[in-house]
Order: sequence, then C-alpha cells, then structure tokens
Amino acid sequence: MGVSYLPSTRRTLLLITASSPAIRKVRRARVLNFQQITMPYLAACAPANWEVVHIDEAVSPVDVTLEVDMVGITFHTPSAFHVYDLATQFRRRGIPVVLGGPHVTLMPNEAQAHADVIFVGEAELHWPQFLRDFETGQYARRYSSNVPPTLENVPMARKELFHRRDHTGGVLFATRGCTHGCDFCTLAVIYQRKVRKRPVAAVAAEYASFRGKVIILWDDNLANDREYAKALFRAIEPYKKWWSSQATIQAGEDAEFLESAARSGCKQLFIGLESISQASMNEVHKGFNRVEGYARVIERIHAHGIAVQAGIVFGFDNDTEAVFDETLDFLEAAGVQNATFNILTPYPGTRLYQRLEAEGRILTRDWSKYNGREDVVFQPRHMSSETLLEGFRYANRRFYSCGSIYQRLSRSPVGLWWTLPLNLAYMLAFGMVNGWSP
Ligand code: B12
Repeated sequence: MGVSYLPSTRRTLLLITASSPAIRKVRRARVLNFQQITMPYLAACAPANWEVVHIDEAVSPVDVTLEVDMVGITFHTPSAFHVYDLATQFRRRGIPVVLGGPHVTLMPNEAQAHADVIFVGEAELHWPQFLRDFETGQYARRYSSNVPPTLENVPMARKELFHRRDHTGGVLFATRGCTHGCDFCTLAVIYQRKVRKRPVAAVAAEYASFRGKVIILWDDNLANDREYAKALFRAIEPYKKWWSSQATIQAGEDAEFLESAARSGCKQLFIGLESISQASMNEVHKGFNRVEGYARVIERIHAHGIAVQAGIVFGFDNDTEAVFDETLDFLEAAGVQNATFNILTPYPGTRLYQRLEAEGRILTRDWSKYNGREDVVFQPRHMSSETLLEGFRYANRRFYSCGSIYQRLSRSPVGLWWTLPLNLAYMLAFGMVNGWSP
C-alpha cells in the first residue's frame, strides 16, 4: 500500500464474477444461465486509464497467474470460501484484491480478513475515486455506502464484457431495492429498503441498445412504484421487444399495470408467492402476500397474456410434510407456467438467520451449503432436514413431469409456444443432473 504510482498511467483491472464448483453444480439444472450485470457495470464506472478484463466463472475458470494491477471479485454467500481461496492466491503474488457484493455487505468483518480492500454496500459513491486514489497509493481498506446512491446518472453496463450464452438479448436494471422487509430476504439489509429509480429515458435507451429480442429487467421488484413502471412501459413499447422481470403479487392487483406491461412486451413475471400458507407468510413478515387471493391474481396476469414464474420456498416453521403436495396441487390447478423452488436458507445478516441462531437451529456455517438447492442448513420445525431436502427434490420432479406440464399448460395455455419448450428443457435438465427420468 505504501508504493506510490504516477497518476493516470495505464492500469489493468481483473474483475471476476465468482461461482464456486458447488454453485455451478447447483445451477447446472437451470436451463437459463443469466448474464451477471455487476462487473460489466462496475467496468463502465472505472476511469478511462483502467483497462478491464472480466472473467465470469460460470463460463471459464480464473487464471490466477494473470499479470494485473488489481483484482476485484463479486460473489454470493455460497461462493465465499472459494473466493477467499482465489484472493489468497492473487495476494500471495502481491496483487491487491478488492472484494464486494452481497456476502461482503452481509459479513464485512469476515471478508476483510481475506482482502486488501472491501466495498460494503453499493459502490457508486466511492468506486471511481478509489481507483484514482489507488494510483497514488492513498486509499482506505474499507469503503461503506451509508447513503444509498442515486441512480440518476449511471452508465450502461459494458456489453462486450458479457460472456454467457444465456438465450436472452440483454439484461439491465431500472430500479434498485425493495420497500419490504421480509425476514428471509437479504435485500432489506443490503439496500436498507431504499428504492432508487433510473430516469425512464436512460432505461429505455439501454433497453433499445440491445440487439436481441428478449430482455430481462433484473429489478428486485418492478412493482415498487407502479406509476414509474407504467411510464417505463410506455417508453419501451415502441421497441417491440419481449421482457420479463421480478415483482411482488401486488403487480397482479393493478389492472392498468398489467395492461401496459403486456402492451410493452411483458411475457412473464417472476412473482414471489413463497408459500401457499398464510401463517408462513405472516411468520416471515411477508403478510402482504394474501394467499386466498393468489389464484385470482394469477388468473388476472394470465388474462393479459403474461406467464407466471412462481418463486416458492419450502421449510417455513408452519410447513409440514404435506406442504409439498399441497403446493404442487395449487400450482397445477392455477396453471402456473414456471416455478423456482428454493429450500429456506437463512443468509447471514438477515432477521431469519438471527432468529434461528437464537433458537440454536443453525446446523452449519459452511457458507458453500447456503445454496438453497442442495443443502438444508437449519433445523426445520416440523420435519427432518432430510425430509425437507427430499420434498424439495420431489417438488421439482413433479413440477417438471409430463403429467404436471400437461395439466399446467393446458389449464392456462399463455405463451405455449415458448413455455412448452422451456418446461421440456427443464424436464430434461433435471433428469440429467439428478439421474432420474420423468
Ligand atoms: C441477477 C442475480 C442473479 C443471477 C446472476 C448472478 C451471478 N453471480 O451470476 C443468477 C440468476 C445466476 C443468480 C443466482 C443466485 N443468486 Co442472485 N441475484 C441476482 C439479483 C436479482 C441482481 C444482481 C445484480 O445484477 N444487481 C445489480 C448490480 C449492479 O448490483 P450489485 O450486484 O448489488 O452490485 C453493487 C454493489 O453490491 C457493489 N459490488 C458488488 N460486487 C462488487 C465487487 C467489487 C469489487 C466492488 C468494488 C463492488 C461490488 O457494486 C455494485 C454497484 O453498487 C440479486 C438481487 C440484487 N438486487 O442484487 C440476487 C441476489 C444477489 N441473489 C441471491 C441468491 C440467493 C442467489 C443464489 C444463491 C440463488 C440460488 N439458490 O441459486 C444464486 C447464487 C449464484 C452464485 N453464482 O453464487 C441473493 C444474495 C444472497 C447472498 N447472501 O449472497 C440476492 C441478493 C437476492 C435476494 N433477494 O436475496 N442471481
């Protein structure tokens, strides 16, 4: 750190989107392997004299012998130990390592021990200045974003640094954060429940800049500000692309939202239904999900020609062994086109983690097991962890079986031309990964 450099000479920055071997195994069953925006976006925020190389571990391994001036790594909790190992290898060669992303924000002291510099929270306020300061050797070991940055003037992510072949035409975000504070969700901690919005015109320009037809808006909850969303839909409608995003069930209660979303090319909404038990929703402070209204809301979304991808979590304290069949019965009756099943995972830093820890129910602190798909890391209330894991696998198997696909897609044939091939692809992918045939 004491070395001083001449400012504004050329520097090389290696940015890594980390993915551990374990998480790659988990994600093999996902047919769609979405681009990650963070590093192409941070690259766009770097001063011009920094040449950026991006390695996305979902696509290619990291070459730890590369000659660079600095390494920056972004990672989720399940990749933490793997990243600390990578960091050690670069630091042994005298290359400074900067860590950031969700796990660093949730566990800053742990991450600090493995890095020269950490970024806690959002980076917009300090990242460009930090890179300039690095050149003079005058920089801090920790940068924290106490005030959530405005997104008024942010650049577009650098497209040439996207590496995955993910069957979409482009990924971007319009808003960041979510107003809700659900116990299991890390976003309430990471973004402090502060929602920020990019100017509609800037988002529309980025949306239009992708050559492909299918766009993912990686917003945490596009229904946070429905008036903003409607203005955005009007602005992107002329480009005649197809898009998908994440939203709460409240999106489905607003007919005007659905109508303008559909007109602008919305083909699917990821809706965090989480559970079909109202008691479970209340238990984790997501009581605004009114379970008795699910079927009606899904029907309304379908009526606008929009498919539903349901986010479902198993393992809440109210869940018994019956939850798997009851949930599947519901999804089939409602004609839900796609679903992402998760095992409840108490990510460190969340209220859920604190509660389970106080109750002595955290089974392991091996973060690589915090993947939500392969391991149960806490003691469930009404079943064994083996039953929870088996029930989760059963749900995937049943949802992507021929019988269920037929039932669901015949009941609501919205977007059959693409939902049927996608369902069949998942049926094959799960079969290959788990060694069963549907
Ligand atoms: C897109 C996305 C994905 C994509 C791509 C992720 C990838 N790495 O390939 C897919 C679908 C593959 C995915 C997978 C998973 N995801 Co994900 N994902 C997201 C999502 C919706 C958006 C991320 C994003 O692009 N944000 C926009 C960018 C610009 O913001 P950012 O990443 O927060 O970065 C900012 C700061 O954090 C900081 N920063 C970040 N990294 C770095 C690094 C450096 C060096 C610096 C200086 C700064 C910095 O700078 C940025 C600007 O301020 C987030 C929610 C969210 N809003 O973050 C969840 C989220 C990150 N995912 C989450 C989870 C749980 C998962 C999975 C475990 C799910 C699963 N069971 O499979 C996996 C793990 C994958 C992995 N590789 O480890 C959790 C994180 C939990 C955790 N503790 O890590 C989140 C927060 C969702 C949630 N509601 O809780 N995910």
